[in-house]
Amino acid sequence: MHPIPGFRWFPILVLPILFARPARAQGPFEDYPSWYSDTISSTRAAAFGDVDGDGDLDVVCVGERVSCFRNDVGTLTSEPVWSSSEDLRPKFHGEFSLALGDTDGDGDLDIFCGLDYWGTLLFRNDEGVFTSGPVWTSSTANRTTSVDVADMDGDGDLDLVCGSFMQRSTMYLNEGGLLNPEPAWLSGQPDSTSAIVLGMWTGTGIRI
Ligand SMILES: [Ca+2]
Ligand SMILES: [Ca+2]
Ligand SMILES: [Ca+2]
Repeated sequence: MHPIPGFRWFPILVLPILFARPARAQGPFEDYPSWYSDTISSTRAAAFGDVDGDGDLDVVCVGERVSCFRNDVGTLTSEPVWSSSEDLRPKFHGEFSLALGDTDGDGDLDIFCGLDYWGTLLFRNDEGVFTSGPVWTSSTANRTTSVDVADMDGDGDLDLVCGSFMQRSTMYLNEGGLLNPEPAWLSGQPDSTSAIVLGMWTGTGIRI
C-alpha cells in the first residue's frame, strides 16, 4: 500500500499509476507516482467515481479484468476490492474504454466497458458490489473504442453512446433502468471514432 499523506485528490493519470498534487501547491504534480497497483499490470483505461457512495473518488480500471480500487480516507487499496470474473487478456486486440454512470437509477455508479472486437459491457453496481459478469452487452457494433453516458432523450435516465472503429457509432436508450439491446441511433456511415465526449452545446441539447 502506498499512502498519500498531505495530498488531496487531484490526479492526472492512472495506468493504474497515480500522480497527485500537494493540497496547497500551485505547481506541477509530483515527480513520481504516489500510488500504483501491485496487482494490475496491463491497464488499458481508467475512470474515477465514488462507487461506494462514501463521498470520495474510487478508481475503476480495465486491464486483465475490470477492477475497482477503493479509496479509504485518501489512500487507494493496493489490491482491487472487486474484479470481473473473465480474464480479458485473450481480448487484447485494440482499444478499451470505460465510463461510469447510474444506469438503473438506484443511486450508485455502474460500469460501462468498451472492448474493441468484443462490444460494450455493463456491470451493475449492487450496493457497492459489482456483478461478476456483464448484465448487458451491445448487440450491434462490436469494435467499441469509446463510451460515454448522458441523458440523451431527456427522460431523466442515462443513455449510452459508443464510438467504434470502422463501424457506425451507436446510441442505446435506457428504458426503465434497462438498456434497449437495439440502438436507437447509428451514425450515417462507418467511422473510426477514437473518443466520445457528451455535453451540452449552445444549451439546445446534448451533442456528441
Ligand atoms: Ca468512494
Ligand atoms: Ca446504479
Ligand atoms: Ca435517457
